[in-house]
Amino acid sequence: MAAFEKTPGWLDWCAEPSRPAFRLPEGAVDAHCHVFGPGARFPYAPERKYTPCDASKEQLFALRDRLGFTRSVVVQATCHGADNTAMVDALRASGGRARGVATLRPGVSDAEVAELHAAGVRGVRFNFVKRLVDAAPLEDLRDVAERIAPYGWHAVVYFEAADLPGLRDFLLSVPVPLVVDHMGRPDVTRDPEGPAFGAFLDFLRARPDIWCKVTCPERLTAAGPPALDGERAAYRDVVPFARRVVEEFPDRVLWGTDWPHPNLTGHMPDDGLLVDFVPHIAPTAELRHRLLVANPARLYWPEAR
Ligand code: 0GY
Repeated sequence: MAAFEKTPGWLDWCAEPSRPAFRLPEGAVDAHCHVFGPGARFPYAPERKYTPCDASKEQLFALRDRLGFTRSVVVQATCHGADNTAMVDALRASGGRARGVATLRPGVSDAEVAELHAAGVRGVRFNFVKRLVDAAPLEDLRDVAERIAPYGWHAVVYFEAADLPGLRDFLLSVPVPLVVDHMGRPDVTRDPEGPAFGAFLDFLRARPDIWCKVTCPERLTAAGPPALDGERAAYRDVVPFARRVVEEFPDRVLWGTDWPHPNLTGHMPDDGLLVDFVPHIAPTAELRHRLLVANPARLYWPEAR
């Protein structure tokens, strides 16, 4: 019997993704992915809002190689709470090919931050998505930001579009660079040139050190999964939003798979098709190089440049 029963309705990740038609450039980084457990070795957090299926570091590294990525950024998922051991175990096993983003509680000691830094952590995650976490007091997040600032880390922030107006002032006051997950979760049935997405673009313009992950078409699409219609069609309804961000902020965008795709109940993406989304949102080789290679290298492997 499994140590943990996954949440009913949860879809398993795609075990045999197709080979992408788009060939990733040399040095491409999957800048948003996770490891889950395995729960028998790295138990899920008691306060979690969902129980995932296991997704080990070996499986993550196998996907990386199959898709053609060189390196990965492993982001702490809420199902592991602030216990970063599974993520850190993946970083340590990666031979320098993975960096991490941790969850930290206020009052974290300098020694803990230093140890995480030595393991390859370069950021902390502030999650504001209500279905995933209980709200943390903003003072707690500020405390964490102040503790990581001396290490040159950034804060990865995950919020829903509707919550940006209420969070904007706080986020702009955070004393470290910000990286927004999944374009702030726009409603892609609306106009990418309209006021709702305009407010998000304005937020990105407000500081030169706010980055954006143009990720998760599979999560944001309202039209559903792409059909294999001869041109391996991308998630077309998400393309104008992501492309808009890439074209205005080419030096501050990142891309990743979000494997193993937590909390998807509609469809589970074929990760090969997800990679084929990239040329639709970054139409030139120069933009793709920045998105997949140069930008993540600058943020996560600056010493290698
Ligand atoms: C993502 C998205 C989700 C989950 C988490 O940490 C998490 O549990 O981030 C989601 O459910 O939208 O980026 O993995």
